[in-house]
Amino acid sequence: MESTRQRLIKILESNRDSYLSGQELSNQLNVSRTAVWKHMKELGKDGYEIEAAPRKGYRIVAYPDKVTKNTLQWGLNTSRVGRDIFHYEQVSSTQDIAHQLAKEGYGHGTVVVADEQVKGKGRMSRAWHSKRNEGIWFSLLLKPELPPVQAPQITLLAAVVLAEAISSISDLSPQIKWPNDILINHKKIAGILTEMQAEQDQIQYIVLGIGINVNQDQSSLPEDIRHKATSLRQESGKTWEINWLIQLILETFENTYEQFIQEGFLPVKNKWEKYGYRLGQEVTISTMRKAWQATLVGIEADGALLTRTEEGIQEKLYSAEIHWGEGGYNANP
Ligand code: BTX
Repeated sequence: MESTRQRLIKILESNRDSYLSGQELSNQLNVSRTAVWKHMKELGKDGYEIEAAPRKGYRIVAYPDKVTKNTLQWGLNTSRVGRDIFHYEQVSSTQDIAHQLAKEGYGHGTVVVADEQVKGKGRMSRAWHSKRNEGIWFSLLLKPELPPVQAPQITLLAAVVLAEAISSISDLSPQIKWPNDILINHKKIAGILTEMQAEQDQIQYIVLGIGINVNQDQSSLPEDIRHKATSLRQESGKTWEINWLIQLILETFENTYEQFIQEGFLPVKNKWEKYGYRLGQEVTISTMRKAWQATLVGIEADGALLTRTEEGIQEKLYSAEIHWGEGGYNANP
């Protein structure tokens, strides 16, 4: 059940450009005008700026930029994702907390979000730079009723969600570099880390970690990654409201995930391939023993990258080094 507050936020949000009188709000919410006024005061305390114009009514003029459980949940249009939200100012890694919550029995869709991570994790024990308030650092606890072999599909799905969310709010053209980097203009803007706990034929839970660079300028990214990392701000030239972005991602995630559960992997595969980095192009692939040229064709249901050699032989890759171009994925195609 939505609280009166949540409904109030929704009504104010959907009337951003006009005023709503106390009477109208009290009618719509079915509470007294005094109750409306009290709720407005509470919203003010949480950082919402509400303009109260005589004879016109109320209007939201600014949203809180501070992330809290409340600001994330208000107006969040999901049914399962984000029902439980844990917000921290500073953590070592949101992944570790999400694992702990899974063990304590928290359910599908639980979100752990932090303003800052001091030990943000990438894949294979790499570090993920997660500075205070400059990006989105969160973990999502998922309990899909799927066999472990399908876990890579969740990572691919998450990449699609990020690419779709970014495309829906900007003119930017995000791309997905297999398996799961989100690039804009050849630079990494987001990363995904999937950690799974499973029995032989059933996933117990997945902790899906998502890191997105949002409001960093060039100088606030560490020097060693500046040439290959970027942020929404750097690419779009404006600063972004973190609360709103997290809500958008959670909503996009829920819709995409529900479609995946109902219709299977095909819609995800099609979307992934729409955003796939260097798909249709020739790259160099190498293992310890050899190097060869191949064209990137698409992805497979088991998470593999499908390639085609010059001789027309199709091959599935699970791990190999891909040379994305001179100078790495930073280079122009
Ligand atoms: P990855 O292994 O693909 O990427 C890690 C590599 O990316 C690093 O070695 C570095 O070169 C580069 N890198 C580090 N920080 C950044 C950054 N902020 N922007 C761009 N490039 C960077 C990707 O791993 C998975 C990242 C998941 C992060 C989320 S945040 C919430 C959750 N908690 C947590 O500890 N990890 C996940």
